[in-house]
Amino acid sequence: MRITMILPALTEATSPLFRPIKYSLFPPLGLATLAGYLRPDDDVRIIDEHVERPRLDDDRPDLVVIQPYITSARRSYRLADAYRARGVHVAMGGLHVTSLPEEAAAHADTVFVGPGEDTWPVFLDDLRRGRPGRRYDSTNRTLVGLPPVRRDLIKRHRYLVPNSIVVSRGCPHHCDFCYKDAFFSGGRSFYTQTVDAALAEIDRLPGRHVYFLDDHLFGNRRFAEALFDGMTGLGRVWQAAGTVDAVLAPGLLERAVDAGLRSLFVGFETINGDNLEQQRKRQNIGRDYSAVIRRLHDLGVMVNASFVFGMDGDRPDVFDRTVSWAIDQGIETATFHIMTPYPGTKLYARMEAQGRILHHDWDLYDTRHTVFRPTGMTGRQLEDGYWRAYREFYRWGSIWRGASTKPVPRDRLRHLAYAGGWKKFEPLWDLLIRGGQVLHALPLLEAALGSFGARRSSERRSSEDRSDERRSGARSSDQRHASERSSDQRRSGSTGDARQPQTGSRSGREPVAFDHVVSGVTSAGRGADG
Ligand code: B12
Ligand code: SF4
Repeated sequence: MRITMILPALTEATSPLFRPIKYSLFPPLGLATLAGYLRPDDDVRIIDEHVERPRLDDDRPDLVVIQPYITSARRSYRLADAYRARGVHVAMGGLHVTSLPEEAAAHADTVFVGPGEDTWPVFLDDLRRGRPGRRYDSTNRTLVGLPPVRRDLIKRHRYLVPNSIVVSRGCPHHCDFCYKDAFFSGGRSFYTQTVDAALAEIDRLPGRHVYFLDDHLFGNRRFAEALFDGMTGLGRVWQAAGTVDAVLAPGLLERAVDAGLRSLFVGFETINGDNLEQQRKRQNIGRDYSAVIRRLHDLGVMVNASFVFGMDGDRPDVFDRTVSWAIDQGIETATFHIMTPYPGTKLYARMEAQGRILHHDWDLYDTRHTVFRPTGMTGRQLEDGYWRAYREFYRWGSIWRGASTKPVPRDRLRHLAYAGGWKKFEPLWDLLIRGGQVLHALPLLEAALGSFGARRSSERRSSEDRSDERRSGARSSDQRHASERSSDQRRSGSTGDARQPQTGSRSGREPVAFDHVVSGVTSAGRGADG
């Protein structure tokens, strides 16, 4: 059978004028996963429109598979219509199709609701027998027996981070704005591979660098600990996403660092505690955000912090306060989002019931446009504030200010190089992307991540060894962090309101007089820079 699999791109990613690096970070892992279920004699290719735009007008495979995100839905439907007009069977699935299966079904012969691991092989059998169904709903959630991801179909040289990987699906939490509950409804919403299978998949990745795209790699502690233990000593350097409560959990982060964790995407989402309640981001409520960052930095882990603007508790001053706090904390990179109610989420249902959804132009549901009526400011203020936040956070002056919070010159330099590298050298990235040479920059990323944290990690180990040797009043690293946390709370003059995330000063300076924050679109645009 001849199969074409397509990840369509939103317009911005294909601009002839300028290509942001974030669209050339990760290969289409979902499609490569599905390709694993095909037979060795199937003739399959994967087209990722974010990095290539071959002519598809004459393409006539037996089956075309299209994976629309909300922002590429329009483009996906146009492609699907064109293939169907040529008599090609069109199969569509993934997040947006799961949110709105009827909308997608108008452009497809078969639609898939939910993850594809159970339904896709059934469909393939049906198709080969000449009896493909119209719709398949996933109910049986497991990653046991998952065939190897077809990484041979990925054009590695076109991506800065070809070694992206997911070893779990979903997340144990239930935030209102998140895609997760809608996508996984009808079955389990958080499950992992076996540790052995995950380690085997990691083993298949060449080079040193690995990027876990799991929503919450730390979500199952037993799994995470076994995974980190299995990775220790392999010489990998890796990045991932985790929640604030996982960072504060005693002992787990240390094991991750020993296994090579060097940068973590953390969904802080908001510095306003009321927002957290409203979005049911319970795992963030009352947490000491400053302690989270300090704990990561102390262990040599860079922070990619995610913030969402436009929640009901936000007022026009939220942008400056958030940015200024993030800089003072020495956060290396930040991604900002305008809150976006994705269809299928509880947030969307609430906004719709309140008559606050402005339109259904999915192209603009890209977390950069206001698509709902905010309560604490105008839509225009929200968009202006969002862009100002990016500008202010990534000004050289701000990067310098953030770097200068680091106690050691080497860490300051690394902060400058890493934060500046993402945002200040965009024209260079653009050149590399156009030349199809972006992979050449990977050694720089590996070097930054590799040396960062290595010293801290070994320093920590040798100081722990020394403490062990002294056997006198040694506190475990967990206790140390716990006591740092409480002394920090004292220093930051925390209000003691258990609902509020604490955002006190990191350096003993006056705490920023924040209202506190919620965390929203955690995984959206998980690029290094958003
Ligand atoms: C990596 C990533 C990116 C990367 C690259 C995407 C890529 N190359 O795949 C980059 C940085 C470019 C990116 C950009 C954006 N992203 Co993004 N991204 C992700 C992330 C973190 C992981 C995706 C992934 O690889 N998952 C792992 C694979 C295995 O799963 P999968 O792709 O979903 O595929 C499985 C199923 O969906 C299903 N399936 C998929 N297609 C099909 C088709 C068929 C026929 C079948 C049977 C099954 C099937 O089976 C697959 C195997 O299980 C997700 C979060 C998440 N957990 O999914 C957000 C996510 C997909 N992104 C999101 C958003 C909003 C964006 C941006 C708009 C952000 C922005 N402000 O710029 C842009 C726009 C992208 C676009 N083209 O339109 C949202 C999507 C919301 C929605 N309803 O569509 C998500 C869910 C984040 C979130 N929490 O809100 N993203
Ligand atoms: S926003 Fe993050 S923590 Fe919340 S449910 Fe989604 S993936 Fe989990």
